[in-house]
Amino acid sequence: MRMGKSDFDVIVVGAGFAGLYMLHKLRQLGLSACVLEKAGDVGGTWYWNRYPGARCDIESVEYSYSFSPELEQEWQWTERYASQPEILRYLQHVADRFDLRRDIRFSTTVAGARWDESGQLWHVATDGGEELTARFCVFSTGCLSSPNKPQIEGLDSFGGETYLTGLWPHEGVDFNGKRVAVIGTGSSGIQSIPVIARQVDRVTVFQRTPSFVVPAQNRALEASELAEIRQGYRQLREEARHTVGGVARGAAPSPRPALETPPDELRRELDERWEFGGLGGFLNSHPDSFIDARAAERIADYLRDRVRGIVKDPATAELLCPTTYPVNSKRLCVDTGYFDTFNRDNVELVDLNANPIRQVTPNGVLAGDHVYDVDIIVLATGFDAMTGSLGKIDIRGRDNLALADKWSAGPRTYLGLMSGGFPNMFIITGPGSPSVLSNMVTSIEQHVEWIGQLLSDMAERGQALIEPRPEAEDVWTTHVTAVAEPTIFMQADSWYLGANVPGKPRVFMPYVGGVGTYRAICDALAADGYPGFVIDGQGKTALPDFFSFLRAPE
Ligand code: NA7
Repeated sequence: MRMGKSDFDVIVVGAGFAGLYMLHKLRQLGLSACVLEKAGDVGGTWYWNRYPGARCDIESVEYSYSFSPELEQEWQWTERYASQPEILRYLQHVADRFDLRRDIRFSTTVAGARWDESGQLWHVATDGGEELTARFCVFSTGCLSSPNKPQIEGLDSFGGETYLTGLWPHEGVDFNGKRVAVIGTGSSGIQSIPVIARQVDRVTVFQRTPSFVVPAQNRALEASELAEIRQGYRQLREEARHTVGGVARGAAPSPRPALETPPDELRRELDERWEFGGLGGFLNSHPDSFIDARAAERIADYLRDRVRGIVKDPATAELLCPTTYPVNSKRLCVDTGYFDTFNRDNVELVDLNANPIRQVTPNGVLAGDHVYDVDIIVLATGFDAMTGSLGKIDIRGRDNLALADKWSAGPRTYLGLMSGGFPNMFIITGPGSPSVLSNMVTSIEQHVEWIGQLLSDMAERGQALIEPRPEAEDVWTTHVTAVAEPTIFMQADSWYLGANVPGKPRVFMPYVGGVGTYRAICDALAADGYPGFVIDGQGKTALPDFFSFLRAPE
């Protein structure tokens, strides 16, 4: 096979959790690598999402790298759930500790990537007009990195300040004495509204769909607790790798399905989970609530009662209670004082179902028949999730095939890692992998390590070219949909399904089979010589029955 000479073995796009570890791994393999990063520093989503109250909804001791026991032992998390500034400091520390910055080009946006068949190379073009080449290209561009700016008439004519939570200014925003509109009540709205409300003259929350919310029960991490975790860290990490969600510290699932638990007992159990807090308290609680809407409804009833118990004005409380989709069919939100915020005199809730936003005027927001005069509009309106960042890059594979065209009816991948027609191109936590349904760091590490193993196996065998077979991609894409189909995930207009972005195909993108199952599948394929992939024109075609992994006890 004729190989052109390239600038690097591998070009990595993005320097968040995924890109940083990928670079470290490539260096360990003795490969030359260059990371291209649009931002001025490392951090990925944690670089951009600096809105007030931004915080991770996975416990800090688990939302962190496990690849370096030394790093694990030396980094001092201060809170159960780390705030955005602390996570960013952590990633900056990682970049320094492993001397990663010298191979990262910051403030460099990748405009396009083109497969050169004759040279067997990727040509990666930056918006500065530079072109770099590499044998392999890894997109670590993030799942929630392309903010969704809503198409609201007049938004650009607004005379005050407008901010997207996902693109928050580094210098911060002075809310002092201001009248503020917050549009959007997903996780970002729910985290930021309580903090904003404490600083402003008045905040008006524009809600289209209320979210199911559980309390973070965030707190400082005691030194003794951290020391204990560190002692058992290796085991904790190993456990996490084989769970459904990639976390090991959550409350254990209930012994009985929600539907078979007497109401009083269910309430007592959920009270305990409420006290435990966070996703760890609730996500695993009753597995039947993920497949049976009646079971989900019992948990939903509990969460709605909690809202009614906190919010003093009954009409406002009812508006804050979700009723149009099952609990867990969208990502559960984790809060600190969200519902309490609606008991403040300076906070008002506007129900957009009764009073749709008609337009933004130079002075504020016209919803229904009322103009809400404001100085600042905060758009907490989410992301073009999972495919948005890739979609912004003109990626061309064999025969000039555009990834955007190939995916026009929804993403098609083998394992969420590669897409046919795009040789030697990897996506970290791509659509078709557990990604956003899991602890992202666990899933990122698994992908980086799997890709690292593959590259090392290929190098050992003198192999140069890999891509998935179309049949394998079809089988996997069908499997991803088939596993999601019977779950309640299909019963909401969520960003998992692309439903939040006008015109986006409605396809369930993440793999619901769970982190442990998915890892077992990836490991089995690697051990069997990578069936489903064509490596230098060869490879096994017979695929395992992916459903059998789901049935296997963990
Ligand atoms: P989400 O969860 O997608 O929430 C976005 C919110 O913005 C949601 O309430 C939307 O209402 C609302 N939205 C979006 N567009 C509009 C318009 N045009 N008008 C009114 N309201 C609108 O994004 P987040 O950033 O909060 O969280 C994303 C993930 O980040 C989260 O799941 C965690 O994993 C971390 P809708 O529901 O569409 O009616």
